[in-house]
Amino acid sequence: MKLNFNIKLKGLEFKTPLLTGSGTFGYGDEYSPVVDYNALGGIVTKSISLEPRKGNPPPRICETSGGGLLNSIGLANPGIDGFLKDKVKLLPVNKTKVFLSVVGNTVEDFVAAILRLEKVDSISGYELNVSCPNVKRGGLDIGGDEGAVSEIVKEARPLTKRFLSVKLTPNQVNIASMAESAERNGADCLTLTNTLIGMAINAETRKAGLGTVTGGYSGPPLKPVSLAKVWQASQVVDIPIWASGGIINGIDCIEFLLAGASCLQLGSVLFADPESPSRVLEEMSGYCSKHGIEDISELIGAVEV
Ligand code: RRO
Repeated sequence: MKLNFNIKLKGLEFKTPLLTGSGTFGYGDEYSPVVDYNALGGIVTKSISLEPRKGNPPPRICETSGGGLLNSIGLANPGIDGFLKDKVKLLPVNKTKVFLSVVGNTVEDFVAAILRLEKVDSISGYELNVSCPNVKRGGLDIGGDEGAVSEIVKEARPLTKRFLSVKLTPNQVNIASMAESAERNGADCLTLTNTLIGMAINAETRKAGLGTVTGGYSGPPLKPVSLAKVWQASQVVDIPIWASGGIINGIDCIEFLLAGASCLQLGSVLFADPESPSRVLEEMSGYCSKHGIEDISELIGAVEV
């Protein structure tokens, strides 16, 4: 029995439900020597802003005692000009679907960025990052404000016919109403979720683990939080959900599918195991053959509560 991994979302066909999480896979070429693109339905790039950004002061990455990873990269990226000049040609568009993560300080920034990126051929769509925890302006002040998120989606929607996902923050109580308003304003999909705000302190040095003191927490300990957000959002929206948050193996993927996700983003796990996509896919196959599942989409939203 051959398992069907194919997922169709709004006219796009993904050869597998596995995607890479923004910020963990560069622009794709960095991983080309090690990753098996047959295992990946798509990639999401590091977020691109209108202007280049140097990022935050070090340390930018810090492991924590309970597992998981804190980051404060601060949106380091070459800006649209740098992206168009140096990165576009490296995108693995012949190997998998490519989604550009777009970020901005204001609604106007998002609009200007999409208008310029529309010239890029062969990409499948965008992920609007309205949830970066590590910038002074345009991160969680937008991501925690339903009006601001609605406005960005509403203005972005008419600019492109391409697939548009909106990446929301887990740092909020009511994911359901944020999810509903993104859907109402034209999002094709939700990415749930970005990182949780966290902090580490070294008791010996009395210093914070990150240069910016607080940062974005990711990795396996985040899984119950993102699983809950996926399930809560799936109860109120009809658009598909891309899950992100602590996924490291095939069983994690199955759990997120059951909670209502259609695709699964591998994030922090790629740092420890850049070859994880093919392993994760094999683990999903193992589960499906054990449980007589022929088509992976049978599992979407099938949790019994
Ligand atoms: O660059 C970052 O520090 C960063 C971003 Br843009 C984001 O969306 N989420 C995150 O944890 N870090």
